[in-house]
Amino acid sequence: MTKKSRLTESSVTPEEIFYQRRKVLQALGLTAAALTLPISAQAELFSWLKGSEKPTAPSGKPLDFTKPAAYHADLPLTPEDKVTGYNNFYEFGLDKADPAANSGSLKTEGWQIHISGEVAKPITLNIDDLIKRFALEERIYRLRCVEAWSMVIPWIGFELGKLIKFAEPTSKARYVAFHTLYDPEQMPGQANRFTGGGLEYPYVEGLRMDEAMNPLTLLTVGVYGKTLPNQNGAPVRLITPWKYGFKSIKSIVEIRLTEQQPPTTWNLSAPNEYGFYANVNPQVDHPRWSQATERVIGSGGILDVKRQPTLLFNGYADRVASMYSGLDLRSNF
Ligand SMILES: Nc1nc2c(c(=O)[nH]1)N[C@H]1C(S)=C(S)[C@@H](COP(=O)(O)O)O[C@H]1N2
Ligand SMILES: [Mo]
Repeated sequence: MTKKSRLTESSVTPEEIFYQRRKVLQALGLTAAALTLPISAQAELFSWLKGSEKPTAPSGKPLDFTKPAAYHADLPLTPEDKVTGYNNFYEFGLDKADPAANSGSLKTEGWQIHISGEVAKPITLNIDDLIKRFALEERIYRLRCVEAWSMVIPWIGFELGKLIKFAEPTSKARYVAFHTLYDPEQMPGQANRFTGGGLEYPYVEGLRMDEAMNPLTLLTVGVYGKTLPNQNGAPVRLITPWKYGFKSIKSIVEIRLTEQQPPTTWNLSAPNEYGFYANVNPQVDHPRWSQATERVIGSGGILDVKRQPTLLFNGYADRVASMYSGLDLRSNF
């Protein structure tokens, strides 16, 4: 999902191929071939091969939460090692394995999140206060990446709307803007335009106020029963399950209520390809690939990854479609 050069539909790699291609390189004896390479290239190759084992699921801190039946649809969960090992988090590299391999440099202790802008009560909360103040729920949601793959993930968090109400929005608040941490020392992808996929940092996202207040919108602090691993956006990230995954911004430090529609990272990068709304829609194709179907991550081996039809609003039409009545979903993609 980078700019023109890197991504075409064919470069959207099925996860099994992604794990296998490293094994294949090892089987081909690339470790021996590597010895003929210049030292700098050897180092690069070795650090790349080091990621050849499947990342093990990191052990987060167990969380207390309820499991409301309304959000426990009977969907087959994506295995935990895929959820925590096949990620998009460009601040830590462009390969799906990079975030798990490289995000150990992110320091989340003492993390603070600010709620500011068009609110009567701007607040700064540290992550422990946030977890104590808002009762946590586990919610099983589909995740649909714009790259046409999908997962089903048991997130833990609370409704963003509860935090927004707590800050008392003014009558001018029409949008909510989000920022990821900006710190190139902790996030190497921010340090240069090549490793960071050519994106502008910090990563920014935004929602309309009604979208932010929708009960589905989850401010998320955990997954699979524990605090978020860094690669999944520790310590706090957004989940908007009816929108393409890039809206679900990770490692948030700032939530700002605004009068004007805020800029969003992928829209700035390629406005003809990634819109502000980014609602999942099987009938509105990406300019470079179809969105009619999706690959189900973790559903099979290298040759039989299941493809299934994409659902309008990712299957959440009953809870979100009314927000878009009268809006042309094709021009407002
Ligand atoms: N800050 C930041 N947030 C981000 C991204 C990113 O690169 N940087 N990638 C997005 C994309 S494209 C997707 S599909 C989801 C992936 O979330 P996951 O790795 O937890 O499955 O995170 C989103 N949030
Ligand atoms: Mo994505």
